[in-house]
Amino acid sequence: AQPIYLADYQPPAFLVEKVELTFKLAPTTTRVLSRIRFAPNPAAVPGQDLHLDGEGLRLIAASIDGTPLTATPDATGLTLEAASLPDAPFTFQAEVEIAPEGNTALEGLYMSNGMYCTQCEAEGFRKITYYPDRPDVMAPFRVRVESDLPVLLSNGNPVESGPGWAEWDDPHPKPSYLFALVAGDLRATTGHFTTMDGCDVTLNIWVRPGDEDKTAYALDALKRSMLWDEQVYGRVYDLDIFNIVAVDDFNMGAMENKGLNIFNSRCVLASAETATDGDFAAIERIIAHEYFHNWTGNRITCRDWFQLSLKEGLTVFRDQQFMGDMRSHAVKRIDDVLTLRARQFREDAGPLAHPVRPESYVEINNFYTATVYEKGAELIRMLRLLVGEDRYRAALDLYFERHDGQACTIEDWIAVFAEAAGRDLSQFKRWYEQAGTPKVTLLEHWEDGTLTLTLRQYSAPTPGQPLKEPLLIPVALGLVGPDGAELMPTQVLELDSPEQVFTFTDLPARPVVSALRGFSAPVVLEHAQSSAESNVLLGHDTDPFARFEAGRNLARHILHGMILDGAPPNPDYLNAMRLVLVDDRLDPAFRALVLRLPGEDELAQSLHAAGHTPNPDAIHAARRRALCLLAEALAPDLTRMVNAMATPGAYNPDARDAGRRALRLAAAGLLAHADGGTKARDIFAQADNMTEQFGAWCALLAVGAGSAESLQFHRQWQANRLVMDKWFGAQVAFAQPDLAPAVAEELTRHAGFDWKNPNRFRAVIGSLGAHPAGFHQSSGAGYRLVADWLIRLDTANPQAAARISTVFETWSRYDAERQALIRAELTRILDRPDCSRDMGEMVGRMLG
Ligand code: BAL
Ligand code: ZN
Repeated sequence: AQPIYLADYQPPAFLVEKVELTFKLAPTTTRVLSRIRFAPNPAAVPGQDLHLDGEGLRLIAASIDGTPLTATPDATGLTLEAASLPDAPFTFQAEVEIAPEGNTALEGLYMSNGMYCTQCEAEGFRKITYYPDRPDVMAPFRVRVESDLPVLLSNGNPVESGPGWAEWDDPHPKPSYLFALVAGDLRATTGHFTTMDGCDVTLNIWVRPGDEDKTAYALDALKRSMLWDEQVYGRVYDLDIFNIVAVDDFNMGAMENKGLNIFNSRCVLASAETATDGDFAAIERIIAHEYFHNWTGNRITCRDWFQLSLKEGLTVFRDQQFMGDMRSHAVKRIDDVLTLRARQFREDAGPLAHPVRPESYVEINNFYTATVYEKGAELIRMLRLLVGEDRYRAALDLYFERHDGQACTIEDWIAVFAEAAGRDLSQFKRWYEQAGTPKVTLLEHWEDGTLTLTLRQYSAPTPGQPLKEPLLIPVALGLVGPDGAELMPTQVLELDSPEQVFTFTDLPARPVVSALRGFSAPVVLEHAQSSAESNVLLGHDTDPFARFEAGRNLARHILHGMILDGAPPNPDYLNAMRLVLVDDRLDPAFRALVLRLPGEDELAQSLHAAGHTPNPDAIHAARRRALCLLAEALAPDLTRMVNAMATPGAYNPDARDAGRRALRLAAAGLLAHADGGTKARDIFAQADNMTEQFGAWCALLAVGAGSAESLQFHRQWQANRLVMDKWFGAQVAFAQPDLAPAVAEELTRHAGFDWKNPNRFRAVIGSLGAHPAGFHQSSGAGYRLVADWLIRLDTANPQAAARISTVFETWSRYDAERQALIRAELTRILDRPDCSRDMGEMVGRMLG
């Protein structure tokens, strides 16, 4: 397959004024009738053919202004030759047949548990009917759905309905990727929201019968999202109705279709008994994210798919702000940085590194990545820091005012900031263009009350980008006295050259430098600090992220020492952890985060960055030993904390109670390394909520216990698909490394292993790929099993298979034997005649 290049962008030859669709639904013979009003695009070169994308469609009939069409489609669609087209607006009509029941790719119109649903982003609409399936063609849609199923939904407002049919009208011009249709036997939980303009909006969460008791939290999160977007961004909802539908088989988390969001059921259904605190938080975030897309994505969309971060980076940033406001800014920021490092830094350090705005792709589905989403959000956070809060809001107001109803570019986005802030941001724009995580080095020199800081930046080559230009990097920095008192509040230093010097004079004593406060830029900071300095920051820094980071640096340093030369942990570290654990002035959620040691993949990443070849077995063993030593040293305090952090009374998913449970489970999990899981077993036995039941079971599995609990968990939850995903996943995630591939393989033979369901596939195969010591077992059994299953999934669902193939993206970090084993598996995946375009691109990039 040929790559598509950003540089080749051409405006569409024709625009669409109106789309009318009729669906006659049937599992294997759905008929789609389309009536599309086209008009020549005045901005395009005249005299071009009109290409209508279409894949896997059986064309029954087509016409232009009533005259039957003679053109025959090819594998990519239908090309209407310029000479055969009128100079003026015209109406194209077509009737096609599709088979949603056999659509296992879950793209276009497909069926899930007897219901019809759609997924059109990025290029699924072309599997529904012939259309210019590109985001810069925006049109109002009117849709008629015909089916015997009781609930028939599409985008926009309901207009009319009768037995066996319903019509929907969406007045807001939208690209085809935002089209949606749902038909099924569904039940709604209904609420209302009154907008700040006084309009009543009906809100529905549609689920399969039996799931109605798991919708309350999503509905509440939706109302809070709507209010927040009005209060913080002045954005008001624009239809009479907002529908959300839960679907079991779904490739993504959720989809922001105009007025008809479709959600993976795991991202919407929650009750105290079946969902963890983490699930509740994810639901709150994803409900908000999809709702916020209504303005940042739907009303203002992307000109082409290279601009994907324009909507995704911004909407992630908005959901991060929302979650900070709803819960805790400090904890949210730490969580976000941990996710960024675990997913995006990992991507940026390997063969799949790409800029936030890529310059070419073969299959756009492969670019829904941590770089486009999470790094994209970091870029917006940096812009906000650089221009200030007021100008950020002014830039956003200008963006909404200027571009409402348009399909835009990163250039449009940078321009509103440059205008609102009155500064040239051309250097900042490089962040969108250069891949890789910059390294910032900070050197200190102290003399006669003057602190001189030398900051250097370096960006290593990434695939296709051998040379990098310096970036504009905001480095938020404060100075802390040796006693912990703040000597200089946060200043934002702007590092825009390879090397810069900053001087701070008249200081009473040599301060401890607190750099990159709030994680002000997505960089790796190299700043040599003694453990005494880290302890000052961990104990006293006014910036919660910097406090967390100081603890993290200590932990990483100790773990590196244990892995590389078996050095025992410094007793100061154990003591510092104790002080954090028992400090009741600190948010329990924060304490839980500090207590969590860096994960095995994070350690492999940091060792590799420091020039070592990570050994997954040594990392696992050292981390386990560190957990045991920490558990033994802190045992009495951990026991006290397990008891003190109980949350009596009815389960409440709010941040306060969730934070207490997080600390309770972190303490019990750590303690299990000293008490064999006695406390965790008590928590499991007494749990009245999934957070504690699942958390305690995982704590047991992690120390090689918990088999009775596994049986009980299975017995209790075998009828609940989402909880069973946890049952499948945890057994692999916490398997002893040498057993992990065998455990995963055995689970693939379980009657409940429905491999075509992306959630279940991920639970087993994804969990093995995410278990470093298990996946990278030296026999190669983990690699083989994952490759076997990716090959199988690739034939049914290339998009999901290609995404999960990223478990291999770190292969070049490891030793020659492991590299050879992985190369052989990747080659086996690639060298198949039926390897999908999705998988072919991913594996091809990984092999380089
Ligand atoms: N647009 C794809 C799903 C999401 O990012 O919301
Ligand atoms: Zn999104």
